[in-house]
Amino acid sequence: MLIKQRALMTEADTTNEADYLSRRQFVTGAAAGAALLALPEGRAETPRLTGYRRASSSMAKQGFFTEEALTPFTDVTSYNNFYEFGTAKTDPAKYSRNFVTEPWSVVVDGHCDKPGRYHLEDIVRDQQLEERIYRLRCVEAWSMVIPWVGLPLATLLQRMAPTSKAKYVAFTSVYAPEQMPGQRSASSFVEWPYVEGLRLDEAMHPLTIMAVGLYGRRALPQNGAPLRLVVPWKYGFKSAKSIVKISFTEHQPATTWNQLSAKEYGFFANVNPTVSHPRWSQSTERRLPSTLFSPNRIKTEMFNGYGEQVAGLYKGMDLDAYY
Ligand SMILES: Nc1nc2c(c(=O)[nH]1)N[C@H]1C(S)=C(S)[C@@H](COP(=O)(O)O)O[C@H]1N2
Ligand SMILES: [Mo]
Repeated sequence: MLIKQRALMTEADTTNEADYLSRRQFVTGAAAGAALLALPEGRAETPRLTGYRRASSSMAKQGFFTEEALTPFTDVTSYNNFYEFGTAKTDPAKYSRNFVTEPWSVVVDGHCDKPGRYHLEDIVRDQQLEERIYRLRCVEAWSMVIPWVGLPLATLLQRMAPTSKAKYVAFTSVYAPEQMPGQRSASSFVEWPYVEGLRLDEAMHPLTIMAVGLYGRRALPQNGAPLRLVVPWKYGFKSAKSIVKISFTEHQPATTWNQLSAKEYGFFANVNPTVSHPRWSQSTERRLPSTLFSPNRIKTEMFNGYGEQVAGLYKGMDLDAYY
């Protein structure tokens, strides 16, 4: 039902409407708009973001926009991977309701001229916010289309002034066992905190963003509020949530899933339909929403469909070896 709505929108619709809801209502009628934005049960709305630059079809070439049907807000906020809150898909929404995202700050260290503690309000300057409509492809072979709001990571990193020694950027997610049942669990196989990393050129690529919201509102905790990485051409686990530390390093940093099982999860983790996970094929994916009767299985694209933008980063690299 929601398929192809986007195609009906014109440039004027997307720029004149004040926010998602009214935009969707304008285009598709109140019922469809409400369904798309329905909140998970018992969940309060988060503050609306205003004044950010909207994604539009003119940005498709850069990869900032896709025509594909958006995954409804309820799915984006109730089917999550955020092991700090538990390993079931519904755990993050259930157990993160009281997660405190304010005040928040990020420690910046390593090879840069401006290390220190950056407060969220200082990191996120509203006038820098942009909407990006990206595919998110999980290594587990499901995917979504999510309208993020965030700022280019490059904008943020440039302020920190990396030195010529900085070759990688390491990200650390929050460690808050008193608020995160998954971090307290004795059966957890993850070594906390969750850590991820990118090569500096990947981190600086225009597609890489630090997201603060989605669907025109501040993100809910289950999606990694208040600050969460989004790297759309890589498997979802690279997009670390609730980030509290950014480090510029000379050497490739350790990353959580790679440490857990290097054969299954590489450091690069570029979406690649030709390199199977040892236990399943990566050639197709289940695009959410998907049901038993309507599985919505589609072909997986190289670099998650962002090859035109990012293939150059990997020129001359053997992507079978550096998966
Ligand atoms: N800190 C942290 N970040 C994380 C994860 C996690 O468990 N902990 N899961 C990752 C995985 S496997 C995926 S697919 C995405 C899911 O993001 P979403 O729930 O916002 O769709 O978050 C990634 N970031
Ligand atoms: Mo994932």
